[in-house]
Formats: sequence, C-alpha cells, structure tokens
Amino acid sequence: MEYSNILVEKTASLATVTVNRPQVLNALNRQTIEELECAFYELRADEAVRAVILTGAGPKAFVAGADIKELSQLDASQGVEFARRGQAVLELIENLGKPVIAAINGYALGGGLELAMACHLRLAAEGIKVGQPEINLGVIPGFGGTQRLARLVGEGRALELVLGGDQIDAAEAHRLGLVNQVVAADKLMEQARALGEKLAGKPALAVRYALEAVHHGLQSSLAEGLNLEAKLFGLCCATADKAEGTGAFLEKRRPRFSGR
Ligand code: CO8
Repeated sequence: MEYSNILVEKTASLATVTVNRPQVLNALNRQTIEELECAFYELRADEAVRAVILTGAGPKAFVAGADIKELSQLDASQGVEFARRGQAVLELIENLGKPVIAAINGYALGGGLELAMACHLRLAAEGIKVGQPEINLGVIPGFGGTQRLARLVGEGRALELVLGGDQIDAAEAHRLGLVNQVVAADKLMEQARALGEKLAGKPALAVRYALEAVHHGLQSSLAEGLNLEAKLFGLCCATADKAEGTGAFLEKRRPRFSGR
C-alpha cells in the first residue's frame, strides 16, 4: 500500500508508523486519518509484527492536532462524522491487540494528544509540549480527548487542560501520569525501539489478553473486570507459551516463546 502522509517501516517484529506532514506540523487531515486506518488494519493482521511505534516526522511535532484548515470548513453534521471517523481509527489503535508506543517527539496538541492517548504507552522527549487547545478554536476535543484524558489523569486535571487550553511541558505531563517516561530528545527513538523490542519478545497471546483485561476492565464494574480477567487468564493457560514459560522456569532455563 502506497501512502502520501504517513511512513510505515518494519524491522523484524517491530513496526514504526510516522505521521509525515512536517510542513503543517503533522496535522491530521482526513486523508491522514484514512491512511492511519489502513496501516493499522494491516499491522493488526500481520502476525510478524508484535509491537508498533507511532511518531511524527520532523524536529518540531508529533502531531499538532486536527488540520485546522479542514476543521474550519466543517458544518455540524460533517463535524459529527469527522469526529466519529477519527474516534474509530483511534479505537482501532487502542484495540490493536499488540502494544502501540507513542514516541512523542514534539508538539502533541488537540488530536495529536488524543492520538497519543489511544496508544498504550507514551514516551516523551524532553522539551515537548502537550495540550488540548481546542477550546481556543471554539470547539472541544473530538477524537476522544474528553474521555481518555479524564480516565488517564482524573476529571479535575482533565477539565483544567480542556477548559484552559494551555500547553504543558513533558515534566508536567509525566507528573500527571499522562506520559510514562521522559527521555532525552536524541535518545527518544532508541528508547522507544528498545521498549518495543522488549514487548515484542513477550508471549504474544498473554500480551494481547493483558491489554484487553486492563482496557476493557477499566470500562466495566470491578466484578465484570475480574470476570473478564479470570476468563482471559484461563485462555492463557491453554497456550503453548504458558507451557513454555512455566516449564522454562522449572527447568531453570530461558523461555523460547512461539506466540502460540
Ligand atoms: N492544522 C493545520 N495547520 C497547522 C496546524 C494544524 N493543527 N498546526 C500547525 N499548522 C501549520 C501552521 O499553519 C504553519 O503553516 P504555514 O507555515 O503555512 O504558516 C505551520 O504548520 C507551522 O506552524 P507555526 O508557524 O504555527 O509554528 P509555531 O512554531 O509558530 O507554532 C504551534 C507551533 C504552537 C504548534 C502552532 O502551530 C499551533 O498552535 N498549532 C495549532 C495547534 C492546535 O490548535 N491544535 C488543535 C487543533 S483542533 C483539534 O485537534 C481537534 C481534534 C478533534 C477534531 C474533531 C473533528 C470534528
């Protein structure tokens, strides 16, 4: 598949997707959203890919939001449709069944922060800025920001960011629990790849079930979440990797996982 606005690279079990419109700080226009959807469907189906890194091209931005030129033209029904379209692609990423790491190399604003929040883990370069500035444009976040931000950092802090529209720096984002780690800018991709390779080496089915248990459990009651966990734990017990992992421990050797 040929893309104009994103790059997709694969090395062994790791794929890297780069939003590639640096001239507009990687803003998400409709075509970019559609290309991301195609790419993530393809990565979901590719069994050789065990983890994905998502980043932005150029030195300044991860993604500076939805494309404001396109946004300025939307009427009410087109606004609903575009928000739903973006939300669906971010849900695809969130439910990919393999870890997706956002390597936040620059501004992650509006739809850019929403994209990063749909990833499972977030590494931020020192000096980056994140925020939900939509309020300054007369709109609210539309790609899941009002929902995922509140779940990640709590209602009060989410409202502070969504109502105030200010940018915060990487250290503050880390303090809020919005990013997992802050790393030196020139080490960001190296660290993201190291993390991606580490996760790619874990037993694939257990990884998928862990993602599902945590994500779906958070959307349900504790009792439903525990029920889901028990079922997924049972599924793990039927895998070859569980036999290998427990067997290797008992035989005092390193496990060799097959992903089955
Ligand atoms: N959309 C379109 N173009 C953009 C965007 C954007 N989001 N961000 C930057 N650009 C363009 C600029 O217009 C500029 O283009 P040009 O060179 O032709 O003038 C180029 O990128 C470089 O940007 P700046 O000159 O502004 O760079 P600065 O370093 O001065 O500033 C900032 C960097 C602070 C990141 C600044 O560009 C900025 O504030 N950008 C907009 C950030 C923003 O408001 N993002 C939120 C957008 S709305 C959104 O994301 C809603 C998501 C949900 C949508 C739901 C659909 C209905």
